[in-house]
Amino acid sequence: MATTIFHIDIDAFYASVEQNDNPSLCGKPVIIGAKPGRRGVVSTCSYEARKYGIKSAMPISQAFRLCPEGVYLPVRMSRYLEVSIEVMTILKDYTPSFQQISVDEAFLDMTGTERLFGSPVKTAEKIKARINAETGLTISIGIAPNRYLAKLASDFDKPDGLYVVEKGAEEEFIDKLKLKDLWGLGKKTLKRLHELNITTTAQLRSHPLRILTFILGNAAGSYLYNAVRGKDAGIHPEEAKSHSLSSETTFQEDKRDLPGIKRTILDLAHQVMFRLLQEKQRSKTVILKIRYADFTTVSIQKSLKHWVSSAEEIYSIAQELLNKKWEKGRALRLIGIGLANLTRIGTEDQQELFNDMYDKKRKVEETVTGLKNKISGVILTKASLLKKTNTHH
Ligand code: TTP
Ligand code: MG
Repeated sequence: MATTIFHIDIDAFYASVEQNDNPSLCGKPVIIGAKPGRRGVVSTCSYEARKYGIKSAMPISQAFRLCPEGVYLPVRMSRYLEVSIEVMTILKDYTPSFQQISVDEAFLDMTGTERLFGSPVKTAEKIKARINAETGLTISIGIAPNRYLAKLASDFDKPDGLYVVEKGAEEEFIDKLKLKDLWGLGKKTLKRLHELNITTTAQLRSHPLRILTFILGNAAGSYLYNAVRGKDAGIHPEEAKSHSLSSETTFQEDKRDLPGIKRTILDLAHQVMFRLLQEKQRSKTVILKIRYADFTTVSIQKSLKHWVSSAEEIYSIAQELLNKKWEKGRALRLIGIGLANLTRIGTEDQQELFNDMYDKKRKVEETVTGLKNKISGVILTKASLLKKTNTHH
């Protein structure tokens, strides 16, 4: 039976959640990330903001120059995770073979589901309509004979896209892409290829495997050799950059109330856990940094015997560290959470971490709300629960 993979990716995820939660933001350039005027980058932005040239990872100062009239909002990671769970829960209805690979994307192996749901395109349309009706979000779906192509295909027709790469049309599809669009192709490799006058996917394909491994090394060479043929090449084994990662929040007004501080710690815990997973790293060391109103800065860390496995775990360790270090009642201007001594993990470990993270999160929610009932396959995640605070900063 021919393999059919769906790759699903939510459009402008964080920004769309903000627009959904506050409809007055719809149609406006919304930029999520650091505060303008401070250091830091854009996490993402609405499609309206992309017209100004704003992109993920761009310095926030540059974004502000491009679009001073934009609406700039902080990252509310815990809120995005709630919505992510809603979406992923719906997706799981369509196949037992579901793999979430980041906060807003997942693979569904739809091989052999045709009898149950109809043709892949029909099913994809149904999924898109249902996600939109139940969450207000739009998603893009790529359908292809393998994960690699499905991922590229979902990106090809964004936003609100649906794109199918038929079996046999793999190379034809790849040739519609720019070299830099090949998933996971790093800047260094791209530069090296340009130096060799390889600037298109077709040119890249004309080079035999031994040449590519000779000029790029074994891993990158064989990755690209497969990728440009539309074969599942896995995730490009580009080396990890950081040995620690951290996320911090500077308060607009100095803060001393414990609930507000905890809420910030929870958001930061989600952000660093998310980045840990994105970068396919793991860590056993949690660091808490606090800066008092007078700029005195202290930090404290705890090392575990096991790998950190969830945002909740980071949250609870950070609270413990806060208890030890914070002179209660003394106003804070900044809180940061970091993870240190990072090492690389494989895809399977990553999936385990994700499952664990989401299961824990869901259990917490279920306890909080008491809503465990499933009505016709739809989990009751109530708007009241989802419309939670927007209090930090
Ligand atoms: P993406 O799916 O890459 O981006 P997106 O959903 O905002 O936009 P689209 O898919 O329509 O192109 O990433 C998902 C979320 O991850 C994004 O909403 C914010 C976060 N993110 C960052 O925080 N930093 C980044 O550099 C990127 C790329 C994403
Ligand atoms: Mg997305």
